[in-house]
Amino acid sequence: MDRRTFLVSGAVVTVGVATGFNASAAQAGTHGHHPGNRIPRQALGAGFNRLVFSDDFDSLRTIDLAGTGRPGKLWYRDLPWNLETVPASSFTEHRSVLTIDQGVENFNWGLSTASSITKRGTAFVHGYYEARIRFDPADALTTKGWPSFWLYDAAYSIYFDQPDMVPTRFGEIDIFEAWHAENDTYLNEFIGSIKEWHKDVGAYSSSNGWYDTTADWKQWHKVGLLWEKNHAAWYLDDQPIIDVTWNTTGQSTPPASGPGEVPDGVFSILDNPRKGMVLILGTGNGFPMDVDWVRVWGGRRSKVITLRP
Ligand SMILES: [Ca+2]
Repeated sequence: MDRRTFLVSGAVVTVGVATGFNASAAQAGTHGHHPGNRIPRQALGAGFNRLVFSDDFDSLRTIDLAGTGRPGKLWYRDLPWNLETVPASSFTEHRSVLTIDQGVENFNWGLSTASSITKRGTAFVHGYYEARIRFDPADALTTKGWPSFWLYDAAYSIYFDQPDMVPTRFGEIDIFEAWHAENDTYLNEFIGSIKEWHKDVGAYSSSNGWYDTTADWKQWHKVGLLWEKNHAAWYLDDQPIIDVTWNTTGQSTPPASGPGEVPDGVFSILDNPRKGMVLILGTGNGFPMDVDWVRVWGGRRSKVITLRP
């Protein structure tokens, strides 16, 4: 251990104590729990030390079940592009655990932090995103979609019906996807990737987004994403598993893949999305996902944007 490592470790411990970290709060349980104020080390290391968005799912009151899009909720269930809205009955809460059991197949989009009806809600730029989730992989055998936790360009989604407001290039960050082929076995992958979409062309994607896990997904696991300027990193139970860097002039590391030649500066769209990105939870029709909590950690170099029409 060199001095720098020691100092970094020391800082983590000091801050953890000051914010009242309780080790027992991080232990797995049979039902939902509150994680206290523990700041993940990887968030703290990037300067994201403030809880800027949080839902323990103690009830369904944070969800716009009525589907009005009125402000004051954390989650909305109306969808852009006239996609079929997920019925309110898809969301249940028991012992502080949200279960999303979608009755429709719609790109794994059940809830997002903004409404496309009223164009209100919350969007984000940079930060550390984490959720505690579980699901039964056996459900993959009879369904098309999959449990997902992701970020998508806010302007592209909420202004879908106002073409002059829709960006021609925009980003997507898949924090976690339990991808599987339709009606086929879930092979235990953690899919964590970034995409840069170009209108009428398609998406350029990071090429190292597949991570084989040994996790038992019927038990609780934490999935996490660090998103900062020129860098994204994915975490499973606080262990780093995937990492991508980019810049404004060259190719990303590792190189991206996509339609035709990958443009220089690929992924730099993620450095400053105009309206930020909305956070999305969802799954396939017939592939329920349990969510104990969702947290977003921010700081001086991140933004939380209150969306208005
Ligand atoms: Ca909970």
